[in-house]
Amino acid sequence: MTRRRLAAGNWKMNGTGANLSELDALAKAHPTPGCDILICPPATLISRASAATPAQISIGGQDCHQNETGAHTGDISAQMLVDAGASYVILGHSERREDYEESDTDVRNKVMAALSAGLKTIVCVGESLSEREANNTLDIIGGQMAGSIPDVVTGDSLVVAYEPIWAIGTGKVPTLDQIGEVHDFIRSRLERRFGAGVGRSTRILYGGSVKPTNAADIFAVSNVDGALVGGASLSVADFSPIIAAL
Ligand code: G2H
Repeated sequence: MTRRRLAAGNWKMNGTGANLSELDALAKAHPTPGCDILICPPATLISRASAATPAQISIGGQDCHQNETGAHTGDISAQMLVDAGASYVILGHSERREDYEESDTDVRNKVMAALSAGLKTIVCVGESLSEREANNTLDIIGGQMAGSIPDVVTGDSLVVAYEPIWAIGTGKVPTLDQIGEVHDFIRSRLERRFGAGVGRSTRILYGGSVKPTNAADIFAVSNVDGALVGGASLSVADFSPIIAAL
């Protein structure tokens, strides 16, 4: 099964209107990309980014609330993301699991809300350093997948991102064997739970200190269908060679 690869940039809490020129430059550098390109800027920029960016670059959110509307000060619903021009949303990033104590159940409810609104979802899973050192990595990933991914996903609407917490923003990257082991495991869990159709068509991204210097090696690993890139997605100079390596 051929899966179209995905280069997803997660700007996290970085960027103001001045940074939109980076999107313009990115679009010019990749007029007909051989992979899907996604930028998830801060929520304040989604509307302007989606209006200003050519169609070969999709725009996404970094989180959404599980409810459609209501008294939730500061929160943003999936429908609001769609209204602003988003087509994807990242859910369950470890920074949200940690900073806001988001549980697997919270993430699953958000995924269901996002799917109902018509968004594609990038569900993040990953182990801490102590969990890896205790040889619990696959148990942790399996548990997060079981708890965070609802039954109603399709291969088109679900993307799974493997992001070892200890590799995020640290410059540390798992070995290629470690990445391959987890990605193969995620693929087998998807196939076991959802069958071959969804299991083989769902894209699995690697995230955590992806750089121009390591991207090609990571993308050569089996069942790596792209990357969720943080720091290196903030400038065209860094993100463009990562896209080109896909
Ligand atoms: C992991 C990643 C983006 P970075 O969080 O999701 O960030 O590439 O900066 O490690």
